[in-house]
Amino acid sequence: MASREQPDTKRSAIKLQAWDALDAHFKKVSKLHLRQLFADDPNRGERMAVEAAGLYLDYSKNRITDETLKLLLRLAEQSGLQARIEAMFRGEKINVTEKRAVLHVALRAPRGASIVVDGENVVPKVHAVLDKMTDFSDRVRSGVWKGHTGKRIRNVINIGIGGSDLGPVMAYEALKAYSDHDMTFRFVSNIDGTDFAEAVRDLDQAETLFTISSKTFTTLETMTNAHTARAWSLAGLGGDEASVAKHFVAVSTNAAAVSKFGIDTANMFEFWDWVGGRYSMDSAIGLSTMIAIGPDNFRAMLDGFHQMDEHFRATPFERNLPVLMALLSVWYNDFFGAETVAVLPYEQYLKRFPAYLQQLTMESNGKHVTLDGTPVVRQTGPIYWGEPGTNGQHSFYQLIHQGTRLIPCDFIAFAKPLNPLGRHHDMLLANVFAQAEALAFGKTLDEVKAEGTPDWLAPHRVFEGNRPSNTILAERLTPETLGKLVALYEHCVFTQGVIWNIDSFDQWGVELGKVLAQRIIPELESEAEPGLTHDSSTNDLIRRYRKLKEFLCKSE
Ligand code: G6Q
Repeated sequence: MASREQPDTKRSAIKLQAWDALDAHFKKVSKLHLRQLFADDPNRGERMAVEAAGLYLDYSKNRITDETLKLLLRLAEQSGLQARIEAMFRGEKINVTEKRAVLHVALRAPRGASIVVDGENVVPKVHAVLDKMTDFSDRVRSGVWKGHTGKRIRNVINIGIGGSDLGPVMAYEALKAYSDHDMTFRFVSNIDGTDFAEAVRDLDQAETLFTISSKTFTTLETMTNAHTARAWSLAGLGGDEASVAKHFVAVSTNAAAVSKFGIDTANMFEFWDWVGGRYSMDSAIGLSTMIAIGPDNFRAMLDGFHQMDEHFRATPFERNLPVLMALLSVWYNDFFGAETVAVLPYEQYLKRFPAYLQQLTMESNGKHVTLDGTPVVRQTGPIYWGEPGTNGQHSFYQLIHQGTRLIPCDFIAFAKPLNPLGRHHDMLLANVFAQAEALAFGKTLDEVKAEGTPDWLAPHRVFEGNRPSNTILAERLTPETLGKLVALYEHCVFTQGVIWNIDSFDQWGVELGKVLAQRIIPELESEAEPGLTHDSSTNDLIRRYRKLKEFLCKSE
């Protein structure tokens, strides 16, 4: 019997019949070629596509048959996906290891909606913070909010790391076209001093505002950078402590720590423990985004998120974009043994989107035990990676086309460019369509020979094809579209996690990283030679660093 402390995770014990059916099915279809599948069904391209909330997903270039889809959908049903979706939206504590609700969907719920956590409707709180952010952003953007010396704020630097950095950076880059170009936005995350030094090199303290973003307000990197920022700011403002109130605001769940740092809690923007770091770009963590693009655009982004939430919650699985994408990734991950997924946006503004997705996907689903703590029997989260097109075509695409590994790709493209320049956009789109086509259909030996290629060279020029991809096509990259795209992947990750029966919302590996270095810091900084009790490799590296540091210090 489970102890009182233990969450109810019954399903993990049940072996789902759909897995067996898929194993058997895989043996039958794994060798089928996309050339054949398309030849057999001339309408496949139109049939295997879904449009929802303004996003068009063409999944026809996947190595699936109708039967595959049927079985994958059965897997979703047997996994209890619908009930788990409802549990998330109802605010149940589905993050079982941290006993927390998982309610990023509440961050974009419309005013007037009700989502109850521990007996309290959280939606009014969400909107109160949004209103406070709106007021503050308006004041900074209009110049009403002035720095300590009376100058207006021209530079905003967000200090945060992980979930308190990657979302804001990605969103700023993605929505740069909508941002106030008279202002400078920078993001400092790394504890490597270079990150801070380069970010402020050309800035005037009197015009610079720091948003210190940290859910816990205890993270080593962020606190170290925040203290350095405070010292830098004070140095340029005559050392007057009163200036901190004009140049520092905080985004956190920890009011006590914010106050201890010296930031007036009146200048703190709150969020809650039911918002996971990697799911927080649409919370107050998005303050820098709101200052950059303005409150109306920020709210349009939230609306995009919400539209995808509604789609995910209410649409039958066979037409449900996040569910379909998740099932396809499970198909490659657990049956074909594919280890990675490439995300390839053909939109320069989405250059940080793959990096953002790396955290969202890999921190969420990089898990080795199921909800009840027993080892998983299938591979879990694949490695997500990518670069914007067309750059990748001139580097790593070679391996996708002709290497020995199977790498499913997500292509993302938009019909309308944000910077129309001559024929650029048609060429960009021609490339994305051509790549997906070439990956799927390849080039046979006969075709290569028919081009007059000599026999010895022909094998090198053969493209096997049968490389699967999704293509996501939308009208234009807008704040609303970005919201939809991010929510699409959030719910895709959720669905994968339900299928693998893992906790997608904890991150014990990250927590470990937060404590590991603490033990070594004093060993690097102590005057006296420390007694080292690590392994011989770590001990030696520490000794060597100390010696080098001393030597370099003396020789300066
Ligand atoms: C995200 C993770 C992690 C976290 C950072 C920063 O889901 O928990 O990336 O966001 O470690 O944490 P703080 O916001 O508490 O500084």
